[in-house]
Amino acid sequence: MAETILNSEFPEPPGVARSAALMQSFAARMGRQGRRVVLITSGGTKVPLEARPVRFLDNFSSGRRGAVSAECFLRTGYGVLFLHRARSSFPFAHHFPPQTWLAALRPTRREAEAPGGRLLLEAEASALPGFADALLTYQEAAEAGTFLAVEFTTLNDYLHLLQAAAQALNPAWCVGSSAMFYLAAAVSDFYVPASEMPEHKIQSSGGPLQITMKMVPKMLSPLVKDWAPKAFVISFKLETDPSLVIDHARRALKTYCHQVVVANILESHRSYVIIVTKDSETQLSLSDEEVGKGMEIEGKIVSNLQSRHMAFIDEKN
Ligand code: 9Z3
Repeated sequence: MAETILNSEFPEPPGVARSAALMQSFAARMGRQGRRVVLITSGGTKVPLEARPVRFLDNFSSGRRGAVSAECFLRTGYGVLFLHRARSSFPFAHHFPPQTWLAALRPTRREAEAPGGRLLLEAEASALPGFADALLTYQEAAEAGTFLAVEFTTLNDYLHLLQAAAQALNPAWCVGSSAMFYLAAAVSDFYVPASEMPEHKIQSSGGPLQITMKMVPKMLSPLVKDWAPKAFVISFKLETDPSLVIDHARRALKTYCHQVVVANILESHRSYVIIVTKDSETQLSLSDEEVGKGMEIEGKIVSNLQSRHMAFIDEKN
């Protein structure tokens, strides 16, 4: 059972209880509003190799898929719980890295009468295209309480927060089948158990390094069976070998009995995915023209999945 493994081998990191409380009140608010809600996991995980960690095992995920998808879900009217790797792409902000606004924004004046002064900034709209729109959409969501971001860094943080998020979205007073899980984070499959970690920095004077890593428990199993059994659950499957990806997606559907796997291949994952269900395979892709217009594949993924979610809710009612 994943829960037992989490207790014995993955000690609860500080701050999880506080995040769990925030997620519970977010879920209750979404329930009261009768709003559909999506938990998006986003970004990679960091696995320490030493107890006082200097070195980590990490992966390539930038969190862009999760961030763009969060924007699409918010625009569609979903409440978004965004469980993301610290410093990975953040909805709305990732379109504007510091070098874009550092050059474009200019301080105009300080209003002396405001407490502490008030700094006014201005920019030519053409210098920051889309900035005002992004800011407004983000601030509207933050004010309406329809967006909650929770951060993780290590694998251990991620595992505990995912469990807390799933449990927050499960209660009957909350949302049941109106909750969607969109598990786009690239989670490490391997870790070094705390009991087997060297305490101090591994010394290179010891010669070439050999590490044996254990398998990370598959959280999808308790999530689907125990934590959020009524929810609409989507996992992602990434491969580098295109000949494996459909088989592996199908195997995941069979093993975990959830609703959808989004299959993608490293080289083409920004422009091509396959939505795999028990009885269908739907290819989604971006044409060169769509790429030229600045469209992103997440718009198509979210549109496809939200229709499937509606059908799922109708079927349950
Ligand atoms: C994905 O496949 C995501 O689409 C990406 C997005 C990580 C490729 P980016 O963050 O990339 O926009 O840079 N996520 C799941 C990857 C994964 O490791 N899945 C596990 C697997 O394939 C199962 S949960 O075995």
